[in-house]
Amino acid sequence: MIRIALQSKGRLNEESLELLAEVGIDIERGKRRLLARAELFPIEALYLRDDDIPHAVERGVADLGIVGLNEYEERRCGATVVHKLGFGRCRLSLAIPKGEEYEGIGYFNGKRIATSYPVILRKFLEEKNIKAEIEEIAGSVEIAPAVGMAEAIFDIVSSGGTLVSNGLKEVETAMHSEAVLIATPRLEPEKQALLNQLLFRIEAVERTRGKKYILMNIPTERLAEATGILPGIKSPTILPLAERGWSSLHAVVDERVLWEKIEQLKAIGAEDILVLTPEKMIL
Ligand code: PRT
Ligand code: ZN
Repeated sequence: MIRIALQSKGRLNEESLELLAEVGIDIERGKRRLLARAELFPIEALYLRDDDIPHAVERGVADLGIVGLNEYEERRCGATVVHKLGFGRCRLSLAIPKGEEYEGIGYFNGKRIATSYPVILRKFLEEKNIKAEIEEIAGSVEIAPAVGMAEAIFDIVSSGGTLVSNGLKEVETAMHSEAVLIATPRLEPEKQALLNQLLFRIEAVERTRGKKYILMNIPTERLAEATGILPGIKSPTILPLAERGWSSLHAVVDERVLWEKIEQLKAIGAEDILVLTPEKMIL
């Protein structure tokens, strides 16, 4: 049995549970329980505030955890990042009132900066050789300049909408963040095996992101051209059709070039083209 710490509510909760569901791990949702067992996989979820997840994993209260990289970096804990998960993307940036003139990082010398991420901010300022005062506040950082608590803020930005609606502009980005899977430093062999199984499944799901599975009928004499258009994971799958002179061709295609490929394939005689979304891809 392995235990994973998940955010009990908030931005990462839903997508963490979705990712687990995609890898065949359904954990009871909704019910506000601290601990919940999964079906069909020896894992249990421990629901915590995201602030508490890094230390819970460091101390082995949970073996694994899903948390924002920003939270992990801020807590400077001994847990290790084992995998980046690609959701919960955001950045940690410095922002100032929009009317202020900004000519470079030197602007922050002697300024007061409000943030909930003092550790990351301090490191960033030291690297840039800036001497500023850090005002640590737990929340509502974006209102600090308006109420005279600070001249600037250092906070999470995603769309940038919150900054705009508070009359602020983003001027420097210190780090990019996304949800990460973290693990306790010394996992017992039995738990390490479960983690490996979990990673194997996560990678199978990730491989399909941005990919489409395409099937079509094509005159056999045009197959060589078609396979040139569709370089698959290995080579495309080709099956003979009952109708003579025709074949069925299957391949995995990057979604970004899907329409372009379809047009090229139609031009060489492909018919009955079917596009599907793959769910898992195991190599
Ligand atoms: O209750 P608990 O302590 O568990 O949750 P929390 O309130 O501390 O965190 P939560 O749920 O808000 O965020 C969890 C994690 O999601 C963060 O640590 C980030 O890793 C990630 N994340 C991704 C974000 C955002 N995007 C985000 N936009 N976290 C916060 N925001 C906030 C930001 O603070 C700002 O107020 O959204 C606002 C900015 O959004 P835009 O789109 O207007 O720029
Ligand atoms: Zn939090």
